[in-house]
Amino acid sequence: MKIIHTSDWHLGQRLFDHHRKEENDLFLDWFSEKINEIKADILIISGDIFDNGNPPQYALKQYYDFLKKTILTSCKCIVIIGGNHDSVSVLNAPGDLLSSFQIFVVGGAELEFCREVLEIKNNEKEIIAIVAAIPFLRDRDIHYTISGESFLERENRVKQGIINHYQNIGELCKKYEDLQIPIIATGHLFTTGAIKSESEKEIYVGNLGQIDANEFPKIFDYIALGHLHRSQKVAGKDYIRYSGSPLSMSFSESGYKHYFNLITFDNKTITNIERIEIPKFRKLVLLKGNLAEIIEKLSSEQISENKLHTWVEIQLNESQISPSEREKIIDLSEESNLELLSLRLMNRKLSWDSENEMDNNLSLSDLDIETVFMKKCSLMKFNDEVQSELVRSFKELLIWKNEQENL
Ligand SMILES: [Mn+2]
Repeated sequence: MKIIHTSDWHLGQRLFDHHRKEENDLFLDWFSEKINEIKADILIISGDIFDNGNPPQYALKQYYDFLKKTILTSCKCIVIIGGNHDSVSVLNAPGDLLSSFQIFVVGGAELEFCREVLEIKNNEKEIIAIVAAIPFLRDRDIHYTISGESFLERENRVKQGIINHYQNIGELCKKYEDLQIPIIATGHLFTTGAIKSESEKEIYVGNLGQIDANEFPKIFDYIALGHLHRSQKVAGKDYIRYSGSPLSMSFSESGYKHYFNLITFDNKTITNIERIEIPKFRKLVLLKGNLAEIIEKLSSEQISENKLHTWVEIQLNESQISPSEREKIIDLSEESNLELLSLRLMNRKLSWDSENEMDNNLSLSDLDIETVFMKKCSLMKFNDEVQSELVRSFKELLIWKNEQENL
């Protein structure tokens, strides 16, 4: 049996106000064909299908078009869980309809744990695999604030709540142990021992929401994780993996290769795990250096053979540049067929004087909501603990707001 594991598509994402529709279209077409070619049996998507709780219409269409195309291949079952970026209600709304095509969606934690344990059946209605589909667990799913609780107490309770949830699901899977079929879990969370990148927005601050790889129940033959964008094994264990995202979500991730995982089972035993590289449909380039170095790098940047223009972010180690120097950078980018998305002066003294911001071409629309909030916090010079609490509450409010908008 062949199982494919992917995650963190972030459909609808924008990078410096540029949408990624073309890249996502190219990826989804390529991926669906690949699934057909491999003759995969089950596809698992481990959360963060969409970049936010209110995805644009084109992103919804991409998602449904992909599901339709893929379920007509050899892959007769698709399992999807919600990530922290997804709205539970957006994912769950078509859930009943999709389940009649063997596409199972668990957008948010279920009150009845058994609803997160999916029996995958063949045409003869025999169970061929179990997928424990555990979505991103929100605070309200696992923890109720107790007044007077310290930050540390709260952290431990959240962590224990996540562990308990996984263990309860593990218990429910025990009855299938004798069937000699793969018992797989999929989840969307941060596990200790894994490496993060800059663009992974943390819903939990500090160590909140992290669990150790050893705390997953031992019953699972493979654990398909989402949340981190870099493809990796967890704590050296071959059977616990992040597939990573199919494309770089920020310029800081542009150095990684992207993959999906193909896991081959013989009954309950994994016979092979292969990482299959995903082509980069658009090249992202991050250039760092002083003015002279940047000019040199821009002149030598190869014209991309990709279908789509290369996007560039420049981090300039200068405190200021003249309009003519700025002009030169823009001209050089154009000559090399590069699309300059962002030019940042790294040595500039941070000031929230709006005139300065205008000077440096940085406008509010270049920043996301959380960055603006963080910058505001740092101006207020709170101590770490107060700041963590504020950021946490702010993020909870953002999720709540997204969900309200999607009700
Ligand atoms: Mn995530």
